[in-house]
Amino acid sequence: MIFDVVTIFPDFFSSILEYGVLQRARAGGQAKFRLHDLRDFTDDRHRTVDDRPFGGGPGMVFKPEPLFRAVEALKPEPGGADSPVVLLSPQGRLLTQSVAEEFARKERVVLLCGRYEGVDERVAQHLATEELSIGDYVLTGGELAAAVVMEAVTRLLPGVLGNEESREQDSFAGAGSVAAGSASGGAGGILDCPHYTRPAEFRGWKVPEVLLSGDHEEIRRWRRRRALEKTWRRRPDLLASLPLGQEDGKLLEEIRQAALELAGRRD
Ligand code: 9D3
Repeated sequence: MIFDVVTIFPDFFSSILEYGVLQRARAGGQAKFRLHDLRDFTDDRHRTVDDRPFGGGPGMVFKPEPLFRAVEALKPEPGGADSPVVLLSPQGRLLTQSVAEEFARKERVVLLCGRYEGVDERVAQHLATEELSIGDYVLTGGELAAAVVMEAVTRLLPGVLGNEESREQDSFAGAGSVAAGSASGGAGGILDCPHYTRPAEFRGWKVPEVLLSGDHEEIRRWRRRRALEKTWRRRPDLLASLPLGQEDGKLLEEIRQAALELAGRRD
């Protein structure tokens, strides 16, 4: 898979690409990351990429010509017809696990990073195939958002993660699976259960007894229950869109009962 990233800060990506899943995919040949300096597609002495907004107001707006030229320069590529041209923008649809899965099936994704107050609307309308936001908070540009997209997509490419890690992606990975589904908030996932490692007691805080018991069925049930409980408290929206099995129903009933009793005791 090829990522073509158009940015005024190509160097911003160099350290990110040297670590973790992005480095691994690069070394393994599953992904190629090509950085394109937007200023290389300007035609004036000052390599100008932005200009004042028509109609007045503060800030500067990315001019359309360099972005159009940059994308048109990379057009004849494998999967060209099917390549999404993604404008990272606060006005975009939200990045979710299913969006990442959708991109992971493409041969190439073009990522356009904006800066300043915004990008000339003709880029969104006539160059990008879609706008994408990574969440409802204000960034100063699309670069970090593009890095997030690349990370989320790359780890889904076949062969990038080892078996152990990628199994987690299967929606129902069998009895061992606790927080079935991929990233929470993604395609039907729930939040993860708590994890512990040695020491069994740290500064007086003990690891839950059941995890030391060796009773694998009890441990599985406890993990599922804690995952459901955390999801119920923090992300009830996720539970609502989850197909709950019989055991989950029972565990949730236990969780509700325990919460009620606790509330009763506090009164
Ligand atoms: C301060 C300017 N804002 C006026 C209300 C609008 C605005 C323009 C440009 C806000 C942020 C940005 C830069 N952000 C991005 O390019 C961006 C982004 C984001 O800010 N949040 C979440 N996802 C993304 S993807 C690209």
